[in-house]
Amino acid sequence: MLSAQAAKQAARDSGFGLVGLAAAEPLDSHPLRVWLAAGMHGAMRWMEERIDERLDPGRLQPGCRTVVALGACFLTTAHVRSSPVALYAQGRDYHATMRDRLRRFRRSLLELAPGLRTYSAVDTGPVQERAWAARAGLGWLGRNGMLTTSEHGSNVVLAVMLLDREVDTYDAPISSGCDGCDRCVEACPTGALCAPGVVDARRCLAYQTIEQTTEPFAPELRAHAGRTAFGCDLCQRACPWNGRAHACDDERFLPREIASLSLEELASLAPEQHLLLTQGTAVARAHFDGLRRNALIALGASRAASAAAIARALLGDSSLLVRDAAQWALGQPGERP
Ligand code: B12
Ligand code: SF4
Ligand code: SF4
Repeated sequence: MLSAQAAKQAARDSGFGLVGLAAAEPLDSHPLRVWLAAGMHGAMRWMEERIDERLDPGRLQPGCRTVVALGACFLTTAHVRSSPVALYAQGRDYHATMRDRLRRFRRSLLELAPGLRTYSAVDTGPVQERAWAARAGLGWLGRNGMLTTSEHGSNVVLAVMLLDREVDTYDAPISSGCDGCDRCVEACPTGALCAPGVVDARRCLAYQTIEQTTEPFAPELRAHAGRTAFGCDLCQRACPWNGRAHACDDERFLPREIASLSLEELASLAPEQHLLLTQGTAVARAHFDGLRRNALIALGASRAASAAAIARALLGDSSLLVRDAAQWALGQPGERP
């Protein structure tokens, strides 16, 4: 049996400002199964794999007794709110930061409990991170699907660690802070929030700009792309809990130069600039052509006066994705010079 207090202190000392403990009982399978059956995962076929493990930590790590839900606030006062890059992606890639902290946390736990077996995951593992964070009382699941906290709003990234030991005290879920509000649903430009807490990824701009970057941008969503070139924060920006969120100024999340670029600059990047500006950040995931494609679509959607000249210059680009986006941007009505 581990001391909950000691385990939580070890998590905090390792850089996780948010930590909660839940007994490793299976999750309700209904939301995930319904979401998958409706095809809301789009082309993320990997979401169909390892479902039993996703829903039951005991299958993922035989002998698992406890799920430690971990969170870190990524918001700093230096974040660029007008950036075409979503807030969570403006600094160093959070996966790397969270993995470093998970390693440190594991080392501390092993000092407390020699022989302890653990399994860690951040984002890509077969674990429902938001469901565990909610179960362990880190926050509640907002109508926009986000794990939302009273202190930092939804400006937190998550990770989990499974342990093969019980702890002496578990945390309870907290009540929702969404009562009487649906500002996020109203703010979503594509109607992706199809039920409370449920995101149809196929209609989500985050999916289009992060996950679907080797395919043409979905034609029916292009006009709604707003000014986002990587990720989408619109349903979070509308949330009153984010309006009063406390920034942590954690230096590992400080925005990098990529966050200060305009859509025009992103669309016009040269390959070597792209590499320099995106390496070590989550934005690298969109690749060179995907990021330029996203920026062109956003320029067209926002009817920027500068769109025509930039789009014309890219009509002959070597990438089909970029050419297609440039053609589309040129065809949008707007304040053309
Ligand atoms: C696939 C994925 C996406 C997809 C699908 C998003 C989605 N909402 O499902 C896309 C590409 C669209 C996406 C977008 C984003 N993502 Co994402 N994504 C994931 C990933 C890898 C899996 C999520 C998943 O399993 N979805 C399937 C649905 C069914 O599961 P779920 O959302 O976790 O919901 C569970 C509970 O909420 C509950 N539930 C669901 N519906 C309902 C309804 C009711 C009524 C109740 C009671 C419960 C309930 O059951 C579900 C299953 O257990 C997780 C990492 C992980 N391994 O968990 C990151 C993760 C969810 N993403 C994250 C982030 C930061 C984002 C973006 C904000 C990035 C951005 N700025 O563009 C957007 C947000 C879009 C949004 N409004 O959700 C963070 C969220 C942090 C937080 N505070 O919540 C995570 C946890 C990554 C991380 N390690 O930090 N993402
Ligand atoms: S991230 Fe953007 S597109 Fe996706 S649900 Fe939120 S507002 Fe809608
Ligand atoms: S905008 Fe309102 S409904 Fe949506 S997550 Fe925030 S508090 Fe909840």
